[in-house]
Amino acid sequence: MSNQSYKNKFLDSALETKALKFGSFTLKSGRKSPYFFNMGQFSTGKSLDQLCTGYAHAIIASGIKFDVLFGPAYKGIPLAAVTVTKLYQLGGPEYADVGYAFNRKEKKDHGEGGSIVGTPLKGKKIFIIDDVMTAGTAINEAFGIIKEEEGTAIGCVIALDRQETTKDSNISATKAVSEKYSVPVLSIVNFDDIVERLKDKLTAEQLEAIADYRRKYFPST
Ligand code: OMP
Repeated sequence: MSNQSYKNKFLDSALETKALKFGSFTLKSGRKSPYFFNMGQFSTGKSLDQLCTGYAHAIIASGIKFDVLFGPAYKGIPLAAVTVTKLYQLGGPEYADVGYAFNRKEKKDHGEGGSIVGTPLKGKKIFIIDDVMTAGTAINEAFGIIKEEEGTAIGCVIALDRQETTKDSNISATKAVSEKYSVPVLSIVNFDDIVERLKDKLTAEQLEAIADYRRKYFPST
């Protein structure tokens, strides 16, 4: 499947499920955004399949090989489980043994114990799967867990790169994370892809709010 076709399929699904909404939203970073992407809306078999097909295509297109797909709790759990299945279905036998794992929010001291469920991370090449990157704060926790478990993070994939700057720099969060951990940060789509796909459907007022937001939070270079 071409890049454009998996991106467009994912965007159509984001609109159909109402995961992508325009309005006025306060983000985790405190920014007031004219749009919001809510991954929780991909909550049916069909939509989750479409979403994880997008992730799988982005990963396969990168050609990067790894041992374990790690989805940080809670939102990353179904993403890792379904995407690892999609990788096998779409990418073939070379993905057959890729594992998936997620962390427990609270450590268990009975039963099998530990804080990781799924394939152990120790000594493995780990790819992180998450939903959205805005200022790049949330993803740090996942890198921390992998380090603690003695795995090596070798990349990260998100559904949406909002293309915004970090809280304290003028470089994009995805670039900052990529430089900080020396790993590629892939995405199914970025904000430019959203605007390009929807430009005929957005009102003049929405486009103005988007332009305003861009001036405030996008890297200026
Ligand atoms: P940062 O930590 O600023 O990168 O924000 C990323 C997190 O914000 C995501 O993991 C989501 O929990 C949440 N978020 C969304 O889910 N969708 C958005 O469109 C924007 C955000 C956000 O709050 O920035």
